[in-house]
Amino acid sequence: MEAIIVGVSYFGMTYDLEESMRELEALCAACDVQVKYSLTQALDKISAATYIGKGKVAELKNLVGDVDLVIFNEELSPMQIKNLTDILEIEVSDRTDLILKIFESRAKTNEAKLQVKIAKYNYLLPRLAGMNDELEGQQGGSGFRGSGEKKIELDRRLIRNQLTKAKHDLALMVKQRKTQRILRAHQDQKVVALVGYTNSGKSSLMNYFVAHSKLNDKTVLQKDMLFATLETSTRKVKLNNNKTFLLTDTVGFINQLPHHLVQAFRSTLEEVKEADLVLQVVDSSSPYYREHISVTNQVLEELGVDLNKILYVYNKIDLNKYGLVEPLDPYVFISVKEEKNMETLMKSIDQILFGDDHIVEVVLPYSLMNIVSYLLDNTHVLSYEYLENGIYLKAEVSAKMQAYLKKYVLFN
Ligand SMILES: Nc1nc2c(ncn2[C@@H]2O[C@H](COP(=O)(O)OP(=O)(O)OP(=O)(O)O)[C@@H](O)[C@H]2O)c(=O)[nH]1
Ligand SMILES: [Mg+2]
Repeated sequence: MEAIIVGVSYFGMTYDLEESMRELEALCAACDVQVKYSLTQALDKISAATYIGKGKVAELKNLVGDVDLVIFNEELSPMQIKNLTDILEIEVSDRTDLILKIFESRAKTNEAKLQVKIAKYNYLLPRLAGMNDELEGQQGGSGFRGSGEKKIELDRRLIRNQLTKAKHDLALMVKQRKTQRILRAHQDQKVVALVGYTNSGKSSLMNYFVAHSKLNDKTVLQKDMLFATLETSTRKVKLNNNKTFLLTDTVGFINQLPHHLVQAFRSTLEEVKEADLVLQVVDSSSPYYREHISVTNQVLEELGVDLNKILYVYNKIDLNKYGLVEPLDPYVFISVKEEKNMETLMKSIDQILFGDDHIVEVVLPYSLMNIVSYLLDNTHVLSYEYLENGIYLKAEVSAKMQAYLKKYVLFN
């Protein structure tokens, strides 16, 4: 498929049009759409009727004979889509539509599929009037015959019903996930979340930790494409001192991430809210790293994440562009690819998560063998010994664990 992409710079916009158009082209590529022409226009104000100005519409009309569709760089209103489709007589799409399509094709788990479905229906509902022909095909054979108006109503009703069902199913899944999280909290495990702009290296970092931990956990997909990761996945990570934490990889963010998608992925991203530490991975080689951070932080704030929990991880220093980066505190510079500064990163994580740990000496009865093995597997054990009345252990543990073990603490 071939397309014309169209972008506008206007007074008060918060991103760089040129970079944004490059990004739109990458989004097109991810949807197997080839960009034939790229049109831009500077306006004081977006046109409420047609997004671009009258003259530009005419210019566009002259070009559409050569392509299959026109894609706009920002989410169009239902009215703009309708007007532009009427004038151009060609399929009109926008950035949101592309992102939704990519998410749709990448979603694998039931939860991700439901989330994308909800976002898509919320996007489609107000835009049905302009797209009715597309849906008509799916209606065939239902035996329903009526005026165009009624057909739209029927489509709307169908979609609304499906939306309600999808929301209900998702709520059930979220409930299950919550129960799992509550169980985890009882186990005294710290949780670290990876967030950041798409393609910054989150999954690569996750895989580094997985490999380094030697716990035989599966790696996740890392790839040079936009939105390689859609499902959050969690792996256990072990530091050199034997302490462990759970690491969660998440979906990447992008400029103008559709609001409906953020809403739909809220439940998945809840984990970030509850994390003890948030690692924001930043591509330090991008001249737009500042914008990437601000987009990411905006979404995080919208989700209710405390920005004080962030450790900024400026990645890709092997590309040698980091000299000009002004890092936000606290931060580390790394290269996952060349495994540079990974020790520093590990130490920072260790300090933040476990800096308040205390050394305790306990004798645990043999009936608490499960606690003993938890401590051996997940904490820094300085020494241990099997005694007649139980197991002697000297270990560095969290305040929470210390309180739990109070009864068994040895006093000299
Ligand atoms: N040069 C260089 N490339 C890196 C580095 N870390 C990751 N990459 C590459 O960057 C690309 C994206 O990596 P991912 O780990 O998939 O990025 P992500 O943040 O998980 O991306 P999404 O899941 O799409 O949000 C891959 O091609 C990686 O090989 C690095 O330190 N240096
Ligand atoms: Mg990823």
